[in-house]
Amino acid sequence: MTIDEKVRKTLKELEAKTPDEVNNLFAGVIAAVESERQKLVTRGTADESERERLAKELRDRWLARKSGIISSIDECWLKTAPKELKPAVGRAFNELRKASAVLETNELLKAIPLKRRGKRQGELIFSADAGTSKMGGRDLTLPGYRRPLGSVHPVTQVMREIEDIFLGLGFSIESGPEIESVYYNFEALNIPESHPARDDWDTLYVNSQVLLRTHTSPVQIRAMEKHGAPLYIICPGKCYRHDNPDSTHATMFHQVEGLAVDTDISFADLKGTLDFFARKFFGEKIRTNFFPSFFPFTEPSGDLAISCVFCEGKGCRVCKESGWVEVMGCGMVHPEVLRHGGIDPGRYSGWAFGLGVERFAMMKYDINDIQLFHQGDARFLEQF
Ligand code: FA5
Repeated sequence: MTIDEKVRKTLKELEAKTPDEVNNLFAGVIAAVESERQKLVTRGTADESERERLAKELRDRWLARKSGIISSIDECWLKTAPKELKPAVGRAFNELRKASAVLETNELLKAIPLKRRGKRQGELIFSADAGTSKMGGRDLTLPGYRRPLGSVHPVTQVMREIEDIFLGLGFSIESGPEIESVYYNFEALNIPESHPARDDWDTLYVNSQVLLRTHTSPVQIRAMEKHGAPLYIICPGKCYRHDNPDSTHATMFHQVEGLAVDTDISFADLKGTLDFFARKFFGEKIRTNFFPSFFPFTEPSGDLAISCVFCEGKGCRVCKESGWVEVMGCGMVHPEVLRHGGIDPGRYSGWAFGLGVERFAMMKYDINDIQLFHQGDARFLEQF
């Protein structure tokens, strides 16, 4: 029996005698409402006038005041229902009216999409008027949004460049903890508690024995303990200091540590390696110079300076008219430090250096403020 035939019979003729049987009947009608509506929505229409016509047809079939299916149900099921079934039929009828509100013409117009069948068959063009199609008025043929591509941070780029040069020389890469013990950060590096150098490397303490490392030099000891000699390593990583931030100082910055330990290692090896490294990194025109310096963990100690990249050694504001710019600390590993690493200083010797990655990046890219690296401003970062 079709839905049209059913709604012209009484409940008695349909043998609906209990509230459950009434509810089943109404459930079938609500399912028919949704199925007819869905058929039209899936099909879509070719143009506006066809859409209006089909929407009106479906609306009238169900909701027309005199001949619509809902009126028939009112007449044949509700009005003729036996007294004991009236409350159940009334409730179910109300539910049906609510459910059939989706068949009002304006609701149908919103739901039925326009499908233009032109040269490109199957292409969907939805109304640009937001909310007039099921897709919320979106044009599915438009290209999607592109997410901007990020780039490798300049500090990471410089760090990788330095790593590549040393990997090419046969060095390997080590790492160590950023939260370090006082022993590795100071004592094993020949800086006892009373040493004034501790003031220069003040940092944030977790407790009296644990701190944020002030340099990558503790990895020298850890690597010697772990691998023994001979040893050729570099260690890139973060360091922390209680320095006042300015254009050349940050509280968090990056260093690369270098360490070579072997038999017959001399200061000449250190000079040759760092000179080669500086020319590879800054270009063949660069000249290097070693100045005496002091670090408790190297003896003798030096600072490596390169000819100023900005004035080519002629003298300018950056190099304070000297023509030279200091770029890293270095020296021969102190025998006491070799001993702390478990290496016999009678048999082995070594050299080490520590450079600041941000300062290298500043010189390479002509950047005048170290803070720019850590502010995360895309306008700055996307230049690299
Ligand atoms: C040291 O940290 C030694 N450990 C380096 C070393 C290693 C010497 C091995 C000998 C043998 P220094 O404190 O000078 O040294 O720091 C090394 C580099 O880190 C500096 O040349 C500088 O480029 C960078 N640096 C230091 N403090 C800061 C800071 N607050 N912000 C940015 N860079 C810094």
